Amino acid sequence: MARRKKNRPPRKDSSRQAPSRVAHVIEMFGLEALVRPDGEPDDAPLIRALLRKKIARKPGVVVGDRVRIEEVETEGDSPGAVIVAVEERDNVLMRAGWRGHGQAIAANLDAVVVVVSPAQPPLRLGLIDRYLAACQQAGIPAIICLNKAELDVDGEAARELECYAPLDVQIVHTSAAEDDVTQLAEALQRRRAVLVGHSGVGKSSLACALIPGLDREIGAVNETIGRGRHTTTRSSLLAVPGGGELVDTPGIRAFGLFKVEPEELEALYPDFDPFREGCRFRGCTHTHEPGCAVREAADEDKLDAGRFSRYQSLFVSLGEEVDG
Ligand SMILES: Nc1nc2c(ncn2[C@@H]2O[C@H](COP(=O)(O)OP(=O)(O)OP(=O)(O)O)[C@@H](O)[C@H]2O)c(=O)[nH]1
Ligand SMILES: [Zn+2]
Repeated sequence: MARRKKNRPPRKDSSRQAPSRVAHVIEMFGLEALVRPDGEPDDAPLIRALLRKKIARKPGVVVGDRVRIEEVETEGDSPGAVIVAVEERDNVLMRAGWRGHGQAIAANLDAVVVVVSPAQPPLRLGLIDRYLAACQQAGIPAIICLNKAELDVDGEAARELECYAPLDVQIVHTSAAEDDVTQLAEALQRRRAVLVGHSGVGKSSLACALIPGLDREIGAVNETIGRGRHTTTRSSLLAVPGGGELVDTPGIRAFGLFKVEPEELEALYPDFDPFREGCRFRGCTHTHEPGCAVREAADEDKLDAGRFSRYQSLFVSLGEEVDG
């Protein structure tokens, strides 16, 4: 029998420990979360829960997670619970973070909305490709939202987005400025979604249009935790009237694929499916190999040539990231 070391406190009587319960993460702020225990009504006060350091390192906790909490006695203003475990996730949207570490954006999503604009900033198809590949990797349905649609006078941006038609991706048009968000609202009904996209495309404006009364500048943080959003990033799950939830994640400026080796990339392109069987070599990366049926399809306009050429650039840049 192992001898207990001197000075170590006796083991706690487990029957006296607070039972753990499962809760939903509604807001994350550094190492703190606001959670709603299962079975509590939507308007019940949220519980402040502290993240154990071990869990903060891996797997981390993000909005949308279901976690196990143990309630603790509070001293002064300290949180009333500790997050002791993260329940298995249905999915998680990841991006490459600092020094190749993965950063989870949100978990247990029904959709990722890739917001783009025809101008200010201009359409960037490469970024859409990367988000769609990440959605494919995570198994989350994607929606492309062309916001500022009123600026697409000649329909050029809408035409460029036609390269995504062979994919199982819904494309909606909105103009947050003109308060026209009907197509997006319909696509999001009863779904939990996150809005992602380049800075300035109108993600906050869309969130405000979908959720009347949302104070996007200060958000819910000021009332609940008492700190402004400028001190550190926080993200939250917002209820959309009529059903549905939006994950609000300010501060995501860049997006890179996480844990995708160059030769794994092609599997994240479902529009290659009808052609890859015809490649001469098994494991063809469709970059330099002779007898590549995917390249042939692009040459013959059976596959969008722009999408194929961007695939090749992304393949090369993934290799550089691995080497560098
Ligand atoms: N013309 C036009 N401008 C819009 C539309 N939607 C948003 N904007 C403007 O675009 C600018 C950026 O909008 P935001 O909602 O802050 O964009 P964002 O994507 O949240 O930007 P970040 O917070 O930097 O990621 C603002 O000046 C908005 O008024 C639109 O439908 N049409
Ligand atoms: Zn090939």
